[in-house]
Amino acid sequence: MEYYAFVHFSINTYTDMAWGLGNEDPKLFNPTNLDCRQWARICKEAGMKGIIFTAKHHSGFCLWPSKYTEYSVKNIPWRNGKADIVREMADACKEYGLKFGVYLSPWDRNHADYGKPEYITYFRNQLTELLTNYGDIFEVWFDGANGGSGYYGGANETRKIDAKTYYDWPNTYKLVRKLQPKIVIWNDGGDRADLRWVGTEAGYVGETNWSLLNATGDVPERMLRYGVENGDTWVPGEVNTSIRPEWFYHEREDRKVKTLPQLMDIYYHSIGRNATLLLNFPIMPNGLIHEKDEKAVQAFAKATKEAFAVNLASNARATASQVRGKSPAYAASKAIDADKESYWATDDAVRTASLTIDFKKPTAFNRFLVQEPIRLGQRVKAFTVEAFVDGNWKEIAKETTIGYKRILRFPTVEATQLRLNILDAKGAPLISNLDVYKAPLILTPPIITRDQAGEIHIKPGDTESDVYYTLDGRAPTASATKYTAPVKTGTGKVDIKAVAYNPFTKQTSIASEEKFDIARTAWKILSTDAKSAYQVLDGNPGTSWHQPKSQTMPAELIIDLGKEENLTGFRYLPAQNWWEEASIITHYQFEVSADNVSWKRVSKGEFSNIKNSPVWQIKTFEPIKARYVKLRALKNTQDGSASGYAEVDIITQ
Ligand code: FUL
Repeated sequence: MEYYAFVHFSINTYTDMAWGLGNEDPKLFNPTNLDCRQWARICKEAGMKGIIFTAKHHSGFCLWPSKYTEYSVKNIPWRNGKADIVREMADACKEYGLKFGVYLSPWDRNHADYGKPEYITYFRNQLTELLTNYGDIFEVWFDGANGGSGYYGGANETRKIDAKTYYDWPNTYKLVRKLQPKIVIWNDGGDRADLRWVGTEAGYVGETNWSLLNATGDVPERMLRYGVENGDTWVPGEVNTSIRPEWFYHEREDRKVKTLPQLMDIYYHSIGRNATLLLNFPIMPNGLIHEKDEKAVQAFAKATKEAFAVNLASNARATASQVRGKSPAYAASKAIDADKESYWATDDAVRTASLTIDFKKPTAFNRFLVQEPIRLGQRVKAFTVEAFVDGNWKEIAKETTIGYKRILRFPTVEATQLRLNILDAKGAPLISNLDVYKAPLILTPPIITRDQAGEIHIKPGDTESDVYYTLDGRAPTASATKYTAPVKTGTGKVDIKAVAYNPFTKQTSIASEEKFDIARTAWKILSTDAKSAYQVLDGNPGTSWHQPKSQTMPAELIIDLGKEENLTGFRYLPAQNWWEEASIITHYQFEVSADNVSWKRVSKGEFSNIKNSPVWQIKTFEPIKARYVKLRALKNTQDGSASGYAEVDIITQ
C-alpha cells in the first residue's frame, strides 16, 4: 500500500498533552466542526491508500460508544452522547475509497482493572467491537508505550506490566485473525506481528532494510531499522511519523508543520527504502485537520508526482549478463515493461549479474527506482549503479538491499546507458521493475541556530546556495540581507526568517523561521563544574551533555540566569543520540528561586512520548520572577541518574 495516514485525536487534544492521564473530564471533548470526510478527502487527494484512526489512545477515552466503559463519547454533551467517530471515519473511508484501520492502545490509563487479568477481557471485548462493527479493517495498531503511571479508576498509581506476557498476545492475535482474516497486525510491545516498528518516529528506516525478522527472539531496538538478513519471518518495516513534531494537535506547532524538503526526505527514506509510510495528521480541537497540514501534504503529493512523471527507462533497450534458461519469459526487458508481475531472472546458481539499459541517446537523470518481485522473497544483498559517461562506466551508487522498492537520489548525470550490477544475493537475483527519472530540484531551507553568546548561525541545506535573512518579520527573498558571517543580535528576543537561494538555478527555498527567547549569554551552570555542561546552552541540538552516573537521584541542573527574569516556561531538548550514550528525562520537576536558597516548584509532570520521539519538550506555567532555575530529573528512560541534555532554555514574558 506504500502510503497511508494516521489520525491522532482524543481527549488530550483538549488538554494540549501528548498523552492523556486517564482522569480528563470527558466533557472537554467537543469537536464542534467535526468532519471525518475532510480527513478522508485530504488523504485521498494526497494519494494515500488508507487511514488508521486512534479509536482509543493511552488515556482510555473511547471515540466510539463502547458497551464496556463509561469513559467514551457516549457520556458527553456533544451530540447528546450519540456520537460514534469510529463509525463516521469508517463511512468516510468507504466513501473516498480508502481502507480503514484502527489504533487501540493496550495501555489504558483510565481503566481500574489495568494490570489485572480482568483488563485483558475488557481489551478483547473492545477489539471485538472494533473488528466486527465497522466493516473491513486493514490494519490494527497495538502501541507498545507503557509509562506505568495513571489514574486507573481513581487509584492514581504506577502499574508495571510485562508487555510480552500480560496481554497474552497469541490468543489476542487468534481473536483478531478470526474476526478479520486479512488484517495486518502492528505491535511493538509484544509478540512478533505482521509489520514492524522501525525503531524511530523521525521518519526513516535503514538504507539496508530486510523485510525479515526472527519469529522468536527479541530484536535489539537498533536492529529494527535494518531487519534481520537471515530472519525466518516476513515482517516489513512501517515508517510512522507525524506531519508535525508531535502526534496530537498543539497550536504552538502551527509553525512546525513539516516542510516539502523534509517530507521529500521522509519519502525517500521510507517508501524509497523498502518500507511503507504511515504519515500522521493531528486533529484540531474543532475536529478538523489544520489548513497548513493540508497544504503541506498537497505540495508533497504534487512534488512526488512531478518527480516520477516520466520514466526514462520505458523506451530504452534492456540487456542482461544472463537470463534464466535463455527464456524470453525472464528476459531483461521484463524489468522495464509496464507489467509489474513479470520479472528478469537468472539461472538458479547465479548470484552476480548485471542489467544494462541503453537510452540510445544522452539522457540526464537523478533518480533510480528498482523493485524485486517479493512474493519470491527479498534476495539482493549488494548492488551498484553505473552510468556510461564519455565512453566510460562511472559508479553513481553502491548500496545493499532492494526489496519491494528502492529509490536512489544522486546529482544529475547525463549518460547514454545505465547499468545495475548485482554483486551478491541470497538466491538467483530477480528484478521486476527498473525506472529512471529526472526529478526537479527542491531547495532545502536553511537551518538557524543561536549560540550562547546570542549570535545567530545560518546553514544552507546544500553547498551551492546562498542564504538571505530578515529580522523584522518580513518574508525573506534574494534581495534581503545576505548571510556572510554569524549575526550579532544582542541579548534580546529574536524572530528570524531565512531562505536559501541558488544563484545558478535562480531557485529560492521556502523560508525557515526561528523565534528565539532572550540570549543565554550571562547564564552560569551552578550544579557542576564540568565545562562540557555548557553544550546544554550552545544552541546546537547535535551536541549534548550527560550528567555523570554517580550523581544521586533526582539529578539536578541548576542555572543562574545572571539577572532576574519574568519566566513563563521552559524548554528541554533531550540528547538526540541518547540510546547510544545514556538516558533522558521522562518525569521532571522545575523549580525557580530568587536567591539560590529557597526554591519554588512551578511545574511538575511527564515528558510523555520522549523516548520514541526525542523532540523539544515545552512546559509553561504562571508568570513568575526569578534568577535561578532548577530542572530536576525525577525519572529517566533508563534507571539511574545519567540524564542527557542537548539543550535547556527558558520562556520569558
Ligand atoms: C507512540 C505513542 O506513545 C504516541 O502517543 C503515538 O500514538 C505514537 C504513534 O506511538 O508510541
